[in-house]
Amino acid sequence: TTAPLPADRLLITVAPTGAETTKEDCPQLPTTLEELVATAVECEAAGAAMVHVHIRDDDHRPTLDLGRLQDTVAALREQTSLVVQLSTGGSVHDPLADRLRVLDAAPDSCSLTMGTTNFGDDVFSNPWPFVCDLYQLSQEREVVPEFELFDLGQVHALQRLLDRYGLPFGGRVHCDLVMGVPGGMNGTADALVAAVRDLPDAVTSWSATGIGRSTLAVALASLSKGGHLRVGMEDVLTIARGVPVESNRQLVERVVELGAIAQRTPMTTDEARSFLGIRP
Ligand code: KMH
Ligand code: ZN
Repeated sequence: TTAPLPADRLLITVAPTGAETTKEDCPQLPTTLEELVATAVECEAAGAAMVHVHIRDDDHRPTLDLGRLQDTVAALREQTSLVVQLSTGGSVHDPLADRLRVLDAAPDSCSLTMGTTNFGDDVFSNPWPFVCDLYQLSQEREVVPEFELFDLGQVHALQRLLDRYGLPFGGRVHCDLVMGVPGGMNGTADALVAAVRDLPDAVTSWSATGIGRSTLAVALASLSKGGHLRVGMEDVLTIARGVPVESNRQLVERVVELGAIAQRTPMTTDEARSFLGIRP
């Protein structure tokens, strides 16, 4: 066992791409492997310790192609020391079987959403049997899940999952509150406080991200409650009202500054690995 980290440490996760924004709408979105790796390198230097990865095909469209996922994991491991978290959420159009197969790419961590959510005009489908299958697979493959919570019902579902199947691989329970999705919980300090209050006792850490204009309200609320932060172009495309984000690094730099005001120091990638219980 390792000594606990000082409480001032701040885990910053960057979510650089997502599955929703098109390259046409946002040419600065990292959609090729080269762009993704370059962004990851910059974001690590700026203070990120984990990267939440969605990949694209040659036409810049979301894909869960296994070969590409494996190449992406390998390239990120070669060029960075970031904790590599693959999205199992994919896009709203991805079949559940393809989303389970993401674990074949052997990432350090995987996202695991705790229930179905209306997602804008679409549905992000996460039926309970799928959640259970994905969780058991993550335990088997020794991949550390990050539980994505889009609403309060999913906070409750996490308790049910842990009661039924026990702790994740690595023994830590890390969640991410994804707030402000049209269809999910609001991106406000009040909603964050309600969600954090209801987290299962087994939760060892949590981060939060606010979609779109809720990004700052959620980041500030998370810092004030002692939480961690996720940022990136998956979640927000403006740096101020009407001003497009230039790069993921810019978003990471901003939360490093916010963290400094809150007297929080970005976690190193090594610290993040032991903090999250990632396989050595
Ligand atoms: N793209 C969303 C439908 C995840 O990465 O696990 C789902 C998502 C969550 O982004
Ligand atoms: Zn995602």
